Amino acid sequence: MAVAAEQTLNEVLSAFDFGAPVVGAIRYGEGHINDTFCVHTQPGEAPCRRFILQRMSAAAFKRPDQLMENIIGVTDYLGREIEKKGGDRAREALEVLRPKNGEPYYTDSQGGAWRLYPFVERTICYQSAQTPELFAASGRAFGRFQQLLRDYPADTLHETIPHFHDTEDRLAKFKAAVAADKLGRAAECRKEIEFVLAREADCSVALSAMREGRIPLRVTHNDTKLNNVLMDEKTGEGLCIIDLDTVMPGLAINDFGDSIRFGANHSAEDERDLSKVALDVGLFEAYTAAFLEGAGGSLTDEEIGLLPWGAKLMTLECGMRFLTDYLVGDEYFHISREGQNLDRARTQFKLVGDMEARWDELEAIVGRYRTK
Ligand code: ADP
Ligand code: GN1
Ligand code: MG
Repeated sequence: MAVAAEQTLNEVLSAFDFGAPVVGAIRYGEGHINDTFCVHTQPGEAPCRRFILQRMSAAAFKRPDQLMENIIGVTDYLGREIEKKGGDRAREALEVLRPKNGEPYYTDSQGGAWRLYPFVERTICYQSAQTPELFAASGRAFGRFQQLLRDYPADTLHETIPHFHDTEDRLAKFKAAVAADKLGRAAECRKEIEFVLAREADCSVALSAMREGRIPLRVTHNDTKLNNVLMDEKTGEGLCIIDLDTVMPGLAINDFGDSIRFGANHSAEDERDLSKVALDVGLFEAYTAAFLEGAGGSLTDEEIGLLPWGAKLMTLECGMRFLTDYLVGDEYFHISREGQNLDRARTQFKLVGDMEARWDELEAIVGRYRTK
């Protein structure tokens, strides 16, 4: 278990140059993986500036050096592409700020790896899609992100988390956790375990399509939650895609699907009252149109046809991951209360059930965007 990030925070703050004295660093955001702080500087001749300082999760990322090589490569590339298109790279792309020692990130005395970004101001990070317009704006941004990285040299990217969206591998790890049941928690989640096991064959649908060459590997984000895009306060459009830890070769249908999983409903990911958790097909439709628009027509007919599968598989996979983590003792996803990962798994399975019940509607929606 890693030491609390606060333990080395002062050491880390003195390793970076913030351009003015630091007046505070507070925990920030609702990410499940990294330890994120917002750093404020003292206003003086220059106004107060804010930064995002993050300790990268040691449980998730075994090679912070490779992770940061990916992020620096991708943010530099995005910045150049955005500039070429007349955009504002300082707001539309993240920028890695190096520590005083010139390295891409700082390693503290306990082995923790920390990185720094400017805070992208005048943006809002939403935890739920309050309107179809907002959700559509996030979809355009994620579609565009993929489009911007279309020619990025994929073979230079490290696999920061091996088998990240390998649903078959996630299933195998889930089964191993159930078999080991090291904390004796399996008995209380029998129903959820059966739910997953009844969908074993589903876990191969996207991977088989890829193996058979029916859908291509592309450079994808792989973690397209609504709270991984900063929305412009003024225009309401998606401005800057963040959380680039998992940018790797992947499937476009998974980027689509992970957004649907998180955003196409009106409840929190850890909602305990499952009667509040339901797929909103209107949001699904709004996102579909916007994602395809943002991707600039680059998805193939086969990919479009498999979009509902992307949604179902990302939701099933995420539910399996939460449940696995619950069974092994909450080692990966941060929790703020006991049982939170089990609650998260339950919302995901409720959504999978809804998707199955409304499958024909989902297929009819994507059918309207197919080319033949
Ligand atoms: P995690 O992997 O833990 O989700 P993120 O990189 O997504 O970490 O950061 C967590 C949260 O911090 C985001 O959801 C967002 O609210 C905020 N955040 C991250 N980077 C920035 C930034 N450059 N500017 C403003 N807010 C940011
Ligand atoms: C994590 O990092 P964050 O909180 O944006 C996770 C995703 C899950 C998501 C579930 C690197 O996303 O894969 O879908 O939690 N990220 C990583 O909310 O594992
Ligand atoms: Mg995040």
